[in-house]
Amino acid sequence: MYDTNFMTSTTTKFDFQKYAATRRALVEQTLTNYLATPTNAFEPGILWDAMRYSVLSGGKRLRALLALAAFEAASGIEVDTCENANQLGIQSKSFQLDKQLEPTLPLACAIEFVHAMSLIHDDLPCMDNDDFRRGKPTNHKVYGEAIALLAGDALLMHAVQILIDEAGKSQTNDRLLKVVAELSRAAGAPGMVGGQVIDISLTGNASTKDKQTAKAHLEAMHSRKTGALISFCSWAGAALAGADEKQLAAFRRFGEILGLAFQITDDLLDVTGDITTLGKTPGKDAKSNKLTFIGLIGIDESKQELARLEKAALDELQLTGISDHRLAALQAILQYSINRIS
Ligand code: GRG
Repeated sequence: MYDTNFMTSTTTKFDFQKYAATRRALVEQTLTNYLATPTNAFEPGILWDAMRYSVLSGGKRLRALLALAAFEAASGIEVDTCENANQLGIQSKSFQLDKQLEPTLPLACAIEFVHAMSLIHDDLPCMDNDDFRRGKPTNHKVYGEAIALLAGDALLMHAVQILIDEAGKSQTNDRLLKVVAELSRAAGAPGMVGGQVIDISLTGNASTKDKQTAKAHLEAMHSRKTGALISFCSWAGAALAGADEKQLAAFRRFGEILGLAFQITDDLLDVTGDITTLGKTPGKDAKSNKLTFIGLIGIDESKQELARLEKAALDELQLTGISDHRLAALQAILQYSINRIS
């Protein structure tokens, strides 16, 4: 399930549905282009099939949207949707969207590759052992464990290659190096991999800690497993736009808070959602005795925590010093992350 239109705090006119639809279309097309099977002799086509299967299987594209929105906000691109532009008679504005976003589309796609890779590995029998993802059988259910593992590995390296080859066409080497280093940090031991290890060590231990210790563990796990990549999106989009250090710190913090809010919503959906809208099996957290916000503080307190995080994230956006109307897409992404139903 995709979008609802949100009234952001700065503008009641911003049409998130249209904003997201135009950017998603660009991202889908670019992802497809980047995943064409090379025409080398003996190219293992099954590997590319498996890579495409997971990347091009839907998904909200939240991380790509966030990177694009941060780039747009920090570089001062107007965030009018196509319809707004047409109404204003400024057709060229929407027409040029692909040109305007060209410097950051490779980043948005690289992030989706890393995200898809993490989902493939997360679903493997040695991890969460899931049968469904995005409403379809998981990668290993279709291609087998060996190909699924290798498709994930290939996607991770493809992300780095695309970032260097494609983003490198419009970015300085210094900026690009910093972005690649930060992506490695977000994906590796300090980020997603470390978070996954904490997750494994906490699974089955839901009731063995006092509440305060358990909450600290939970936040440490989520800030790495989910938050690190989400925070990278926000930071890196702004970095490619040339944001200054003070702005970058605020963009990073915005992403960290958004990541935590996104995860609390995920925990809520695992309790309140159903397989049709979620596209994956709900109720797995409780079944595997996983430590979650809902298990720890309950539904009502989790919702209060979400409201507190939303305000904190909006405050971080203000610290960027960027004018309000340019922040509308980021505000809408924050609200979408919290109010989504899948
Ligand atoms: C990145 C090197 C590297 C290894 C990965 C398996 C692993 C190590 C980490 C697990 C990361 C993980 C699966 C975190 C969960 C994040 C999460 C809540 C995913 C769901 O994201 P959505 O809802 O999914 O944005 P869609 O399908 O919409 O894209």
